[in-house]
Amino acid sequence: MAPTRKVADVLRGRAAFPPPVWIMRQAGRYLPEYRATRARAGGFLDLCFTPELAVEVTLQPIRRFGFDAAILFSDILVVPHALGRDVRFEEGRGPVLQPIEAGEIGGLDQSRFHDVLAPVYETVARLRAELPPETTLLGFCGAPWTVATYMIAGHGTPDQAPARLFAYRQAPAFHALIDRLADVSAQYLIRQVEAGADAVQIFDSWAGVLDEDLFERFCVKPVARIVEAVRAVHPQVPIIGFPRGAGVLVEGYRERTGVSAVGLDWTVPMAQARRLQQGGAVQGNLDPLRLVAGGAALDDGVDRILAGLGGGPLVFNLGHGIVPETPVAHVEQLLKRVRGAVR
Ligand code: 1CP
Repeated sequence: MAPTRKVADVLRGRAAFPPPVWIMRQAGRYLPEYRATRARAGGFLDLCFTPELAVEVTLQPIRRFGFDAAILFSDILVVPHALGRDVRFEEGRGPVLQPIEAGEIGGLDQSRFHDVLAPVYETVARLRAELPPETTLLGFCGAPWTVATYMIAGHGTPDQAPARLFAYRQAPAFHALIDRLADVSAQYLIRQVEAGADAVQIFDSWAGVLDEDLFERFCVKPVARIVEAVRAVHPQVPIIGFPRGAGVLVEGYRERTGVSAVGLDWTVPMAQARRLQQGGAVQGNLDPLRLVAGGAALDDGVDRILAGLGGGPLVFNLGHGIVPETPVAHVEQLLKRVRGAVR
């Protein structure tokens, strides 16, 4: 009999209480064992592309906390790297890319895409073999809009002004970039599923800076295109969409993109979250700073989510990634609170 993987089950719409739990960026700098492996790896991309090390850091939070899902250790920016763009991760500065110009988009080189990403697929396969059978393995990619923001600006920005201006001023080239990213991202997710991922998440971390028109064209449509392409090959695989910061535009996101589950950031009000849950699973949405603060701020935040969303299909998570200064003891407190919950 196939093992029960709670996160995957909930993502398909089956409610469980207490809900299964994992944390975005659960492998990361708040863990001393991550910092040690990271130091050993040298560069950040070396960590992503050395299966032995990527497997190790993916498993670290599973060993320590027993989360219900493991998320592949990699980064959304391996996709531009695999398209031949120069991508570096600088200590204390984050990702730095060579900003793409309109004239370069047609020439993006896809010929080595899967060869460059082969170590990622190997990491997924090794993970599925090593993980406890009940732990869901999540693959992921960045949504085209979010990946494009880094390709255009060359680094993170607070409002993605360079990418928004590019979209307005050079619309045909921008469209071509988004379409290309949607196609290769779908191929990338399909390979992850074939290597053993039980479900996948599409991170649209910068969905929140677009007006309604651009949100529809550059967040909703390309994610729908990815979902359609993945489902054509793997009709049953759960897909989580995470349009961070979309505000009221998240209404109807599941129906318009075809994702199985919607990831919610912490600003989504409970009434809206409950409405979204009528259509299927939701994931989220504790403020990561409640986890930094601990104490009553953490307990109250957890209780509120469990009371509001615990009656339906919920994957408990933060509303965005865990921050490096989070005390490990607070993660333990969160898990105890979620897992000890009674209704
Ligand atoms: O040196 C380090 O250790 C760098 C920190 C770091 C880590 C731990 C980066 C650089 N990436 C990662 C791993 C990572 N990135 C994962 C691993 C799996 C996990 O445990 O969750 C995932 C899923 C991502 C996804 C990612 N990368 C996103 C989407 C999710 C989100 O947080 O919004 C984004 C926007 C990135 C880009 C990126 N990579 C790294 C940084 C610091 C950033 C953000 C840069 C910025 O906007 O300024």
